[in-house]
Amino acid sequence: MVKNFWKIVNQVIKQADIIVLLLDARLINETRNLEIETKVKKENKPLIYVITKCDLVDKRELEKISLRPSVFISAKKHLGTTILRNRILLTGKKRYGNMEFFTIGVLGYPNVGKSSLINAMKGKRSAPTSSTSGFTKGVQKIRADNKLVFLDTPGVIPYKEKDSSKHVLIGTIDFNRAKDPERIVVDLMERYPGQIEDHYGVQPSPDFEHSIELIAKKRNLLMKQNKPDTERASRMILKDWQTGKMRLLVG
Ligand SMILES: Nc1nc2c(ncn2[C@@H]2O[C@H](COP(=O)(O)OP(=O)(O)O)[C@@H](O)[C@H]2O)c(=O)[nH]1
Ligand SMILES: [Mg+2]
Repeated sequence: MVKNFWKIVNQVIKQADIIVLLLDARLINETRNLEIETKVKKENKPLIYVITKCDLVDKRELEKISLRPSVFISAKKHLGTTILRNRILLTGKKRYGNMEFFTIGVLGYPNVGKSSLINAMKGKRSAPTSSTSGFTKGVQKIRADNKLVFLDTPGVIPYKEKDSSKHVLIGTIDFNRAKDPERIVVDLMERYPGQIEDHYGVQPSPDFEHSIELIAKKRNLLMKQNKPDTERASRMILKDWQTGKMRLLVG
């Protein structure tokens, strides 16, 4: 699987004229992959950062992002697709002169929104999308219009056990399969102080475990003797996070 992943990435970088690397607006640094970026540079292919799921973060949060060139996208709301198309054509013209058609390699972590982006660029459903990672199997070629062909890549990426929390937050690991979901929710609460608590309408507290208990009670997730079921509550929170139910305010 792991070997296969890098084989696919290498193939896509070679075949594509331009690479777009997708980053989740909520987890910009976590969804960067320097190994991929280095490979792209080595092959001398232009790279555009595409910041996805922008509908889930405050505009002022986006203004802090200093990556260049970058384009903000919400595939869900069909925002940014024209800007991205123009950016791709401009980048292509700069790098390749009079070439008329471009193949765009779409890379990024599973669940970051690759297939959704391509669908939005096309305007009608074409690449399959799913909030469960690993849905896209091989590389797929999708023609978006008379100038652009996209290469959609599958959702397999190697990760180390120590990064498992990060991968649950990105969505590489499905919330159902997360080990120790409470710990990951604590991570999330540390990262975005007060925002998770706000979303569920409980009072923020420095004791995150306590906050999870409050959320469990509020949602009536109880075990025997009416004890809060913090594991179930944590999985619910991770599910809401992964499926984009939580919108983040400026931090
Ligand atoms: N809110 C929001 N959700 C998105 C957006 N783009 C993708 N998603 C969701 O993120 C999940 C993964 O999307 P998908 O395109 O399958 O990701 P891929 O694995 O990178 O191809 C799905 O549940 C999508 O509905 C977006 O712009 N906004
Ligand atoms: Mg996909």
